[in-house]
Amino acid sequence: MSDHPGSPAPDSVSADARAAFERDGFHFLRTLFSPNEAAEWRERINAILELPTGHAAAVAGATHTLADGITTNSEFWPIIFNERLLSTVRALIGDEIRYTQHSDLHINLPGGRWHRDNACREFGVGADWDERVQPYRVVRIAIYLSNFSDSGSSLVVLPGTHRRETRLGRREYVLWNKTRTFMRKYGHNEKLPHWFITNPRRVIRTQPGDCIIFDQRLTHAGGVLGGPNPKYAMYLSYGLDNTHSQNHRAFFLNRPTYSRELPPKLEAKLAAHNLLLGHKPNTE
Ligand SMILES: O=C(O)CCC(=O)C(=O)O
Repeated sequence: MSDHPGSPAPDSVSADARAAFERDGFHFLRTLFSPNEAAEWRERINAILELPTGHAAAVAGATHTLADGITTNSEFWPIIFNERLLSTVRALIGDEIRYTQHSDLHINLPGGRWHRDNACREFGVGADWDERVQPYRVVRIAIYLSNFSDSGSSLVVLPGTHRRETRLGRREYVLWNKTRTFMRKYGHNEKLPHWFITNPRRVIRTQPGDCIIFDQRLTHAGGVLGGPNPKYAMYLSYGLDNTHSQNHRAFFLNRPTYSRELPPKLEAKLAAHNLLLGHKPNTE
């Protein structure tokens, strides 16, 4: 695979798409990788997790995760430097983006609770919500490698919740999550769909190679699994070179599962591509 897989001419993001990202908090980038490339990424995930090869190597239903799997395994680094991904993220949040790590590899993560991925998860509370000095521009990249039709692969988002949340919306969020905890306890997690009454909801059904770019503050949940094949997904993050991005990276580095030190070769490559957070490029 080349250094920039799945990278034909960089996409331009229309003014309408940019406005929709500002308003809704997410952007759907179809086919970042071709179906063949998606199959290759699935194989790499199988290999790293020491699973047999083949699309359904991971039995549907069996969950495997590797926190920071993209950062710590060099065969996944081409994703970080993918030109089409970088140009789309730059078009959405600004030119001076940096790699904010927060990467994961997942197989069959079960349908999840509503949550945000940022450091200050309660709406309006904490530094992430204070944009008086610097704009919050940290995005999560979710790349799906499976088809909704045979695995249930999907992400459910509540558009606009990176900018607003009503009291009623908060109550509804808590109620659904309590219900999910209860259903999980009795082994019925996948029977509970992701409904939401007090905010519009969007179910993004994926095909292999699709990518969703979303504000880390957007309320979302992994869709319920379903079908004979497993759901494979890869995640990473970028942000503008500012304190919000630094806070975000620091928040995840405090978790024991994320690598505190970047692999030196990745650090050098990020610096060379002006993607290293907090690094001042040598302009002489
Ligand atoms: O399973 C998914 O697609 C979503 C996972 C997720 O919400 C997360 O990693 O924050």
